[in-house]
Amino acid sequence: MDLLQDLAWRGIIYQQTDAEGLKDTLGKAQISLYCGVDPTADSMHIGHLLPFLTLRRFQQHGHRPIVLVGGATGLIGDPSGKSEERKLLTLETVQDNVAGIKKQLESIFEFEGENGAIMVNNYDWAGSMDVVTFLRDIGKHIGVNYMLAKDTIASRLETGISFTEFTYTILQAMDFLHLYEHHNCKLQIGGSDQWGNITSGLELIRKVQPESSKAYGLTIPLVTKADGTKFGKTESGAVWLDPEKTTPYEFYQFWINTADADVVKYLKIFTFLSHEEIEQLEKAVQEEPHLRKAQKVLAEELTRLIHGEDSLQQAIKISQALFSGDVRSLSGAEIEQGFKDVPAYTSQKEENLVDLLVAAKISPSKRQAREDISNGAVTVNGEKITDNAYILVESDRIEGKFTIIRRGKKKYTLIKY
Ligand code: 629
Repeated sequence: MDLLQDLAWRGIIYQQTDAEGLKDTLGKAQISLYCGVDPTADSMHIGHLLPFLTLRRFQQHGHRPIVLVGGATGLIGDPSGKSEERKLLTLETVQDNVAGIKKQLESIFEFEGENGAIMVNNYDWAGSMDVVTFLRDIGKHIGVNYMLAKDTIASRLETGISFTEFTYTILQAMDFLHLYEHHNCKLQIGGSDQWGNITSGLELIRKVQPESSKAYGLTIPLVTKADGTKFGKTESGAVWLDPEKTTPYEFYQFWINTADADVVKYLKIFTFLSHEEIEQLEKAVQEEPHLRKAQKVLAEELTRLIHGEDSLQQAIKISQALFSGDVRSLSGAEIEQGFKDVPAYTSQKEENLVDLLVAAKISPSKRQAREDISNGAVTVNGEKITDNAYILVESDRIEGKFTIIRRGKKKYTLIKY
C-alpha cells in the first residue's frame, strides 16, 4: 500500500486539487511539501496536530516536510472560518509566539538526514517586501473577482472584512510561490478550512510560472466526534501541547476519555500504528470494550509523542493512583499535576480532622463530618481514618506540602500548607 492509499485508509484526505497528478508525482520522485501555522498563541493545541502528523507520514515515505511559522501572516490574521474581524497582535507578542511554536514543531520533526525537515518563517520574505513590489509582482496576478468568490471572503461581505484580512489569502499564496521557487515545494496541505488559501497559492504559481511543472493542494477533514460536540475541547478549554498549559496527565486523560465510537478513527489519524495493530484494537473495542485497550494505546502513543516517555509513565502512575486511591506513592510534583482541577483548601495549622472537613467544605457540618469519619468514608493520603479525634500532623503532609483527603469513592480535596 502506498502513501496515498494509506492516507485514504486512515481517512486523512478530504479534498485534492488534482488527485491523479499528485499520485503520478509522488510515484515518480521525492517531493517537498509544506504546512503552515500562524503564531496566534505561544503554543499549539491538538487541533493543530493532524496536518503536522500528516507531514510526518510524508517524511516517513522519503519526502521532505517544510514547516512554516507565520511570523508575517500572524500579524495580519486569517479570516478563514472566522465570522468577525480579528484583533491585531503586537509585533512583540507574535515574535514570542513564534519562539514557542517553533520549539514544539522541533520536537515533532526530524531535521537531520537526507529528507530532514526544514523550518521557515514567512516574516523572512514577506516582512521586508515593499508595498510597490507587492502590488506589482504579486497583486497584479490575482483577480479581485477570484478572491470575492472564495467562501472565507464571500461569507464576510455582509458583516464586513478589512482590506487587511481580505489580503491575507494573497500573503499565504506568496508563501507557496516562494517555497515553490526556493525549495521546489510541490504540495501544500492543511485542514479543510485552508482550501481557499491553498488554491490561491496554486493560482499565483500558475500565473507566475505558467510553463513549469505543477503544484498541488490537499486538505484534511475536520476531526469530529460521534456525539456531535466539538473535538479538542474540555471543560477547562483547549487541549494545549504546552505542558504548562495542559499537563501531560491532563493530556493523557483527554485521550483516555475518547468514546468507543471515536477511538478507532483517532487511532487511524493520530497514531503511526500499522493497519494490523489498529484492526486488532478495533476488535478489542467490539469484544471487550470495558477494558478500554484502544483508548489506552491512543493515550500512550500521543502522550509519548508530545511529552516523551518519562512524562507518559508519570501520567500513567498518577492515573492509577487516583483510580485505586493509593495516593501515598505520588510525589509532590505528581500531586500538583493530578489534582490541578480538584477543590483545594489552604490550611495554616495542625488541625483536627473534623474541623478541617468542615473548613474545607468537604462535609457540610461537624455532625456530618463525625459521621463520615466513623462510617469509614474518609481517607487521608489514601488511608482510612475512623478516629473522630484524629489530628493532622506534620507527617500527614506529603513532601511537607500536601494532604489528600477523599470523602466517599471519588470526591478528592487537596489540602495545601
Ligand atoms: C501561511 C500561514 C502559510 C500557510 C499556512 C498559514 C496558516 C494558516 C492558518 N492555519 C491554522 C492556524 O494557524 O491559519 N492560514 O491555526 C490551522 N493550521 C493547521 C491546519 C488547520 C488550520 O495551523 O491547517 O486547518 C487546523 O487544523 O486552521 O503559508
